Amino acid sequence: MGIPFITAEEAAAYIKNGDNVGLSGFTASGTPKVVTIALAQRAKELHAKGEPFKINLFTGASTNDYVDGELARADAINIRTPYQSHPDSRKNLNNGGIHYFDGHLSHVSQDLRYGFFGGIDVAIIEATEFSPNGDVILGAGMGMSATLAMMAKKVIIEYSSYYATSFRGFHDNYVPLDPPHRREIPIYKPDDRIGTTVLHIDPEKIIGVVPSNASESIKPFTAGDEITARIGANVCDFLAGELRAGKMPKEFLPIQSGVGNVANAVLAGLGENPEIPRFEMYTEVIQDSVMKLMEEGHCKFASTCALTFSDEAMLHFMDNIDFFRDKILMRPGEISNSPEVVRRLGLIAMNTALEADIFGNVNSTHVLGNKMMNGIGGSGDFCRNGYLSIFSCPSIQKGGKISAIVPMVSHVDHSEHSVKVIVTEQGVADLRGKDPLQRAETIIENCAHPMYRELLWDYVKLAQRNGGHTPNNLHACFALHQAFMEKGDMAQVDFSLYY
Ligand code: 0RQ
Repeated sequence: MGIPFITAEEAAAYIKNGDNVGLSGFTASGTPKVVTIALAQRAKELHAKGEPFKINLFTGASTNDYVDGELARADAINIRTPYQSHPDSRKNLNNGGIHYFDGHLSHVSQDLRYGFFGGIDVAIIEATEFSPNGDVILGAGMGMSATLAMMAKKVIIEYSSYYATSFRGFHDNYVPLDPPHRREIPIYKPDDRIGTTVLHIDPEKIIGVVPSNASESIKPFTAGDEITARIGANVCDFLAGELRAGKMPKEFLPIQSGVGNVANAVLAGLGENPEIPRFEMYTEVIQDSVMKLMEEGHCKFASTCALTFSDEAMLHFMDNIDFFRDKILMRPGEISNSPEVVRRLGLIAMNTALEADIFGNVNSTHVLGNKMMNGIGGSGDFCRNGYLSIFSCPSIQKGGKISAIVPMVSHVDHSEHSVKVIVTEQGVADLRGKDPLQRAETIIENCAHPMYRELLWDYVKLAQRNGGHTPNNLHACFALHQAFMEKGDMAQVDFSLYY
């Protein structure tokens, strides 16, 4: 009989209150775009009748307004993992309306297969091509699609006709065996292909195919400013110095880069620095800047989980797809972020901090210790296992009322044991081989904003009175945060009160 075409509303009607729902994609790319809108509508209608309707939502990473935006506004999410970055879902989870647990992106597929969260009732998978035997070609992002195809009791395919050119050949679908049968993931170079271009889904499980012609709706990043440019230049100068000092192989090592303006500035800087050899990337997301670096010959190859291109850049990619064919490979999130592969390839891992403390612990997720921003994303997968783990951020926020360098971070995502280098627009703190007091000195002198340096030294002097290996004072370690909460300005802190 074949697989029927159905409407988004018909597809949404298969999803029940309390279902575990898994989605394809990673960031907005490759994420469903029409069934979730119908699902949000259904939730609103049921809520209006006084009936409960919430799903548990499992994705590869963040999504888009079609998913986290629509479903959060409809109050249709109960459990959410592993990552989100939408203002409406952020609002709900900080109000306690969504049970969000923030996890390493490389973990979620295997945690699902291990049965930690129950099964997957329904998977919604975006495909750009499909055949009646259940073979599909995914779209611009992979995420957990391969695991979902295997595990889900029922599958809805969103068939996207938005792309005029085929993505065939860009995907590398692969699901590792689970312990005790797990073997090595046989990637020894960023361009090693280990899986299949086609993802097979048991046709018996497919409820139907829902047509869609929506774009990823990704806006281009706003141009970076002087601060991000200085951070980018500092990272590049540091890496060039590593090459000169022989601390990095002369061929250079593959790059992992987070998302955002700082990441873009670093990548642009790498392209402009004549001392940096042509490089490869092994990363979770590539943005518009990587396409340019490839066209200019600076970036040779990128292994990624998603093409997080703005709509405009995506059209350019599609128009020039043959140029990119042997330069990009997309992999599932548990492979793009695999700690095993990250360690083997020796990645230069570059991610962003909200705040870092004077000993090198990094908070990437919680504002003032309790308000979730986005989540740890892939930063932990890469930071813990990279050859060099670099965190960067501007030294101050909110016009100087917040220092990004604090005595103690208000939440720990990346500990001093994993973080090797901190960079702000002020400079670079190389933490390798330094004890806690030496770390404090290099972070305060090289990375803190001049307006906070003396205050941070005041803290160290106060803390040193307690002795011990790491100078800390548990009464005063959050005094900067407290000054911001009480007076709206961290610089109003007064450590003399703690003597
Ligand atoms: O606030 O939006 O009101 O202006 O936080 O800060 O400097 O614009 O930086 O957009 O790059 O985000 C860490 C959140 C940085 C992000 C984080 C306020 C600041 C501003 C944003 P406004 P910036 P970015 C790749 C790997 C974790 C996951 C990760 C992130 C807003 O990079 O989510 O790395 N990373 N994943 O004013 C209070 C502070 C603050 C602060 C900044 N100390 N206190 N507010 N802000 N520092 C992605 C994937 O895994 C898919």
